[in-house]
Amino acid sequence: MQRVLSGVQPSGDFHLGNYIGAFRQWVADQESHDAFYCVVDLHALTEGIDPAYLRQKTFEAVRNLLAIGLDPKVSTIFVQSQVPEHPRLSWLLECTATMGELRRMTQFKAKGRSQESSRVGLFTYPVLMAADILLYKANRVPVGDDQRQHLELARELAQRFNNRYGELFVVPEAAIPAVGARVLDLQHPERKMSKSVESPLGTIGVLDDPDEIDRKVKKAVTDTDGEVRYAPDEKPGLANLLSLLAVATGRTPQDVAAGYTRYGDLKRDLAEALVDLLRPVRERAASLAAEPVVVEEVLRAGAARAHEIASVTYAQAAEAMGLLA
Ligand code: AQP
Repeated sequence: MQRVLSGVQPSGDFHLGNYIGAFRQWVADQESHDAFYCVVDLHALTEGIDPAYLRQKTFEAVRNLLAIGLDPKVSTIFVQSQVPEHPRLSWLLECTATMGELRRMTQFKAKGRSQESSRVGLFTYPVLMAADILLYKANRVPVGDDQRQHLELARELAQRFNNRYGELFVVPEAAIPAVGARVLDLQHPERKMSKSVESPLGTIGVLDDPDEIDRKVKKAVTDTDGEVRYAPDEKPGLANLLSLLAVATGRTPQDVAAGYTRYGDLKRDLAEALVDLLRPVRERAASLAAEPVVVEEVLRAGAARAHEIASVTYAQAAEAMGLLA
């Protein structure tokens, strides 16, 4: 069975971008793959985060991964920092990657703005992400479009390591959805929907209630020409809404556009479709809130299984590089 692995930062509440860009694939893949999904709390440290908030959000993230439909009986769900081989392999890979490669990472350029005061962890984040993936010899990594460049680096590091020290790592494939890989902020369609950027009206949470979803969709920024057509460069706000309805109803954005002449009708149908899409998530979250012990059990079992695999790969990598067993 092929292995799938992906992760999410516990840096805030899960949103529609996470769900459409990544989580839908995670849920589908757990049926056909040996699936590993992690809450990447070490990544959440890269920009500075309040310790109590991080602890709370990490716990909530695990519960919400169950709410989105992951089944701990078939998927290994774990917290990154509970498997110590992640930062250990990251160091070995940092001694494989180059400064030039990391300087080219667009996310660091955007978030760190290459400032002297940026944390070193923000700069080396993509190497830790490569370690997350390579430790499990994952074949497939379902992610949104913003992770494309980081995945390329993971592939490059795997190949370089294999060439230098002998065949060890699997070179992973990115699985990026054809539609919905970059869900835009509803108020600022020039940027992606994101947990860490404060935009209450622009971000739809996976647990938002129907009224909130309706209000946010109706207030979504579009444009003034009033013509319904799918033109992402020219009309990014409208294209975002068309893509979302396309994903929610299993069509193409162009097909969706052909069915409308007025923005208001499109927004009404989109709000309804998103309420339907997220209803099972809200319902599962409500029943999970009543039994917190489930999360503890999932974490214990997940860390044990992840560690079983990660410890073997780490030992192989360390030995290949000349470290004593
Ligand atoms: N807007 C998005 N559209 C499609 N996919 C998205 N993803 C994130 N945003 C979108 C995908 O969701 C997975 C987990 O994301 P993350 O935790 O790395 O990022 P986030 O939710 O966007 O959180 P932050 O805190 O705001 O971090 P940044 O700004 O660094 O992304 C990933 O597969 C991601 O591609």
